[in-house]
Formats: sequence, structure tokens, C-alpha cells
Amino acid sequence: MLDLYGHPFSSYTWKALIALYANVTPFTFRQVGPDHPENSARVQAASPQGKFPLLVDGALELFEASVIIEHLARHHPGPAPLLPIDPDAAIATRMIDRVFDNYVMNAMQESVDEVLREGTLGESMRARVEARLHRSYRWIDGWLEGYAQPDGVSLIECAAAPALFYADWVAPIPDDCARLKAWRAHLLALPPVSRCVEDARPYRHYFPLGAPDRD
Ligand SMILES: N[C@@H](CCC(=O)N[C@@H](CS)C(=O)NCC(=O)O)C(=O)O
Repeated sequence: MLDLYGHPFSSYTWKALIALYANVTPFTFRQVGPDHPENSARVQAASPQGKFPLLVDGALELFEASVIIEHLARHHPGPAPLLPIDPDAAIATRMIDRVFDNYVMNAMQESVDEVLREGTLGESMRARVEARLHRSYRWIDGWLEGYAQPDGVSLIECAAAPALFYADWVAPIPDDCARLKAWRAHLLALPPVSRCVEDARPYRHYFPLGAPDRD
């Protein structure tokens, strides 16, 4: 039996949850937070910075959402093709996964971190994050032109859905990135993703910049 430690509002927890839901993989969700100090303690002890999600599979503890998905693809496969079998195609998939973590999720997180630290988002940080995200959006919009979308979800959809969900709240995807706007809507409508969106809805007041009245 698998245990996934995380929080329903956490973007990286979504990334792992989408893979689990897409493959109908049985697991127990162990929520972190003040109501479950034992779960938080396990997460804190498991990795260098005590981040979640954390997957426990028997004696094995795995952190980093991408690594969790690699483990699920190898040891708990299901109908969703999380990673291509062809090694070169798998490398290309991993590269795009890095794009969403490093150049979308992390850029969005910079503004969240500033609000948590300073209590407000300064104009220079706001402009810097917007510029970084817009540059990423334009690149992804171009990449999408040649992307053969899978029937279900792969590592790419697992990474893209939470990153684009929250990044669009910080810096909305501009109208000239029409492919990306449409893809975000498509991702949010996928059953494993919409389940995450709905389960996170009660926690929207946690979003430090204020959640918009949409999605
Ligand atoms: N690189 C990690 C990032 C995980 C991460 O940043 N998790 C956030 C929640 S979305 C977290 O643990 N926040 C609590 C903390 O930083 O103490 C991954 O890919 O899993």
C-alpha cells in the first residue's frame, strides 16, 4: 500500500496526485498540517528541507514530485502513460517537466514567497515575476504547436496543470498565447486534475496573493 503525504492546496502534491488518480492507483492520503502533526513530522524528517509531497512505498521513502512519478510509472503502472517507453522520448518528456518546475512553478513561487516574507508584493518583484512568466508562456505556447498530446496524462500534464493553474493567478496568460490558454483550460478539465482543483477549493484563502474569483 502506498502513502502520499501532502496537502490538497499544494501544487507539488497535485503533481503526484494527478499521476495516482490517472492510474487509479490505490493509496492513502496523509495530510500535513497542524491537525496531523505526526504526518508533518514524517515529512520533516524525510528530506533535506522537509518538503512535500512524500511517497512511502513499503520501506522506501521518495520525495521530489517528478521522482515520485518516475517511481509510479515503473512500479505501479496503469492506463496513463506517465513516461514514454522510448528512452529518447522519455528524455524529451523530462526536459519539459523541468520547464514547468523551474520556469513556471518557481517563478510563480517567487512572488508568493515575497508576500509571505514582506506581507506585500513589491512593484519590482511583481514586474520581475510577470516578465519571467510571460517569457516562459511564450516559449511553451510555441512548443505546444508540435506537442502530440497523449490521450490521458503523462509526466508533462502532471507538471503543467498545477504550475499553470497557480501561475495564471499571479500573471494571467496573455491573449497572444492562445494555444497555452486553451491548453490550461483543457488540463483543468481532465478528471484527475479537476479532482485536485475541487479538493483544494476549501483552502483558497491560503493563497497569499489572494485567489481570483474564477477556475
Ligand atoms: N522540488 C520539490 C518542491 C516541493 C515543494 O516546494 N513543496 C512545497 C508545497 S507545494 C512545500 O513543501 N512547502 C512547505 C515548506 O516549504 O516547508 C518537488 O518537486 O516536490
